[in-house]
Amino acid sequence: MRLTRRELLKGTAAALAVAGSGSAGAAAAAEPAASTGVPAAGAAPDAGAALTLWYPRPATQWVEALPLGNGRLGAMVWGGGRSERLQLNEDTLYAGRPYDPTPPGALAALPEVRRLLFAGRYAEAEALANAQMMGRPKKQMPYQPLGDLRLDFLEIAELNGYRRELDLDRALATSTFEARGMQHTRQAFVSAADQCVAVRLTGDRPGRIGLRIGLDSDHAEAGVEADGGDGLLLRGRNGDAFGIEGGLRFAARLRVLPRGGTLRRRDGRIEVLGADEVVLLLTAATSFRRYDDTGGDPEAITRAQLDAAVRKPWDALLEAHVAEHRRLFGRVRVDLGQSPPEIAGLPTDARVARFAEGGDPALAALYHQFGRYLLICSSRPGTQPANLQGIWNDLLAPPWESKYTININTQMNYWPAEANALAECVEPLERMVAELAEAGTDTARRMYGAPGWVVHHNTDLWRRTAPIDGAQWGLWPTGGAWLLQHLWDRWDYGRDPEYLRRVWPLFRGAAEFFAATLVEDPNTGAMVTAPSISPENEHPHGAALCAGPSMDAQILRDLFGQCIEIAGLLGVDAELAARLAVLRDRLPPHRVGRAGQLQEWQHDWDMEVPEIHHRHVSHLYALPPSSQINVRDTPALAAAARRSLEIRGDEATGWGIGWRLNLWARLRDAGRAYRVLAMLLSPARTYPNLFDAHPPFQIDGNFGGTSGITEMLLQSWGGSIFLLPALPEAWPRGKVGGLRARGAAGVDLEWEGGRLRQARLRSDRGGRYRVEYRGQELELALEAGEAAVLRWDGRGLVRSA
Ligand code: FUC
Repeated sequence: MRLTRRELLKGTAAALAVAGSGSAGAAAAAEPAASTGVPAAGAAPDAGAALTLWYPRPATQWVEALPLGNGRLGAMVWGGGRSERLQLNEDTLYAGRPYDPTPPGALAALPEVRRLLFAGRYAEAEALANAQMMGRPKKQMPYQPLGDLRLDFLEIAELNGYRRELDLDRALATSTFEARGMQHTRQAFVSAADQCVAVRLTGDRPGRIGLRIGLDSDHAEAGVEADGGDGLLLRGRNGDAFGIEGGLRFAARLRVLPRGGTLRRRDGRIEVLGADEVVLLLTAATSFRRYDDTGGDPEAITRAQLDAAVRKPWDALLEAHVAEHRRLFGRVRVDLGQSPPEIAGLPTDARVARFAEGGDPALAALYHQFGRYLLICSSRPGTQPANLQGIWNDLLAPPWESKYTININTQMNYWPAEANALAECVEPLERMVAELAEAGTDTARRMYGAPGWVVHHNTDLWRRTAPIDGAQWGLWPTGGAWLLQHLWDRWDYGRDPEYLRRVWPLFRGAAEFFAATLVEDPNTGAMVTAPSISPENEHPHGAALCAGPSMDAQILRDLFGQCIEIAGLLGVDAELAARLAVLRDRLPPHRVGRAGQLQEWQHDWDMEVPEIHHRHVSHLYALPPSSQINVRDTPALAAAARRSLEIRGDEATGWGIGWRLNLWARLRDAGRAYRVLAMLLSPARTYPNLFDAHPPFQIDGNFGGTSGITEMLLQSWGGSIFLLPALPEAWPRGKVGGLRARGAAGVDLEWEGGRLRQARLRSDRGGRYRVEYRGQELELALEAGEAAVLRWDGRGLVRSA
């Protein structure tokens, strides 16, 4: 994994000669199947049960409903016996239209804001920034629901033997029950293969299914009409928000396909009587084409998709759906140990309620896989990236607009992606970064008079890049630079030189912005971001606005270092690289403060802040997601970071706990990591449907949880791969297959009695790898496609023949 520059370049040239591959999509598709050596998901006899969420009653609130999605279309399935509801989303249905929020007075105010900051007049600086530097409007556009598919069953009263479940391996929601002497089975899925929501209602007696079917929407400008004899068409316009008028049209088209019985229209609904079986297919779209283009035709798109889907029989739709889902989902298998049947057999919410009592390792594995499931369902090539709620939202005005908060939340959504073999799911994020680089060029020029591009702490469907909410939250220029770390990771886990060539302009543009806007802090001599904040923490001087917060220095240290490396590998932009090398050395250094903590700011303010247990741990960015501070190479700084974490405490929002989990795993404190996982996997932070509770629902905690569990089992940073670095006592035996490590490698692990039994490392492209277990290192060189099996002989790691 540690490649010299020469080896890397050699690999680069060879790969270029062979592949000449194209897009990230192509590269990702060419990614070798997981190097597991274990059977594919679903093959083990207990795999079905281990990958299922189940409940003995229908949902009574949204956070009990079960999420389905194909990256673009989302459905929350309530599983009601008499009255079923599928709450629907389409991932481009945001309020508003393309708009320009750039504050006209920002550029003129910038020197004075800086002067006030360097004079220690923070509150005045923040007030001026609030008056002159915030976007107009000071908010961005909310993500909005599409509507509901409502099914009212005419003859169902009491339900017996009820069960509903979500099968993660097939991405299929099923409810079964008996009513009036008939056994009912209802299935639902959202197909990526056929771009539709599919529902089937069956019974074990012929001619007994009767229901009324409707489409509803909360949008003010929406209506339902007949669509042929057996369909409904919901059409509408998105909402206005914060003074920006709606400019998107949307459509959802439903086709009702009964077998037997009669069908008729009644009061804007469709009524089916006496059917043996009913299949419902629904497609949806908006007129959104790109962040600056709303000229799409949702009625034509939904018609074409529906016409194609209705030609396929149910079994063919289901088969194509399951195959496409498993292609991604089946790559990783996680077995953290069996839970006894009396625990494993409990409804999923009951298991969450008792997880802290111990004895349920399989729930941790289920939770891990649920995060992978959610990413596959909310972020696929061509879709929007997963927002604060993935793609699932039932409110016209959701919390924080259910958009993109890029000072931790969007990044955390993608933390588990690479190590969990879901590289394709990162494509929407990569595309968003490219679009932000376009849109943020205007913001860089007009707000800062600078080249390159910038985006602050939020963005939305329209890729707006100006600061919002208020200076104390929003005036933070480093959001884009942090997002770029995911593009770096895509390179580092895949090592496709073509990819690097393609994304280099995005890195270069970000670096150019900072090279032009870093200013010398007269108090410290460092080159700093100003104005900025340490998200979203107030310092002791009555403001959050400051100069040179530690997090910015850490992010820029990564960005500049990566730029220097990429420029060297590609043999381009040597002059910029040389400038960045000088600048990197002048960034504020890591500092240890008087409580032994890693300082959050250039000044030792940490112990005087109004909120000492703040949810954000921005200055610990250096540990994970970064690795510039770590227990091996910088133990003193790692100890200071640990001290900071102790002072901050573990109690936080869902994502806040998720971040702490990853931090404790990196600090190799397995026991603490496990206790923090138990805080996350408790009813306070996990809803009955396993959605993360900020509260309210916010999906980042799910992804932080999946990433944290992965980090307990496998880490790769600093040129090494670490096996079982934070394995808790609660998981003495287990195995995982199909994980990925930096350097384009697949990793399988098996352990017993708390000790590694065997690891298998497979290299995609060839290279040298350093593997570490219990402080002992082994170096090995692998050819492309070659695998090595490693064992622990009690003293060191050895390679088996
Ligand atoms: C940031 C966090 C909040 C919340 C919001 C969406 O502002 O500080 O906790 O997660 O994003």
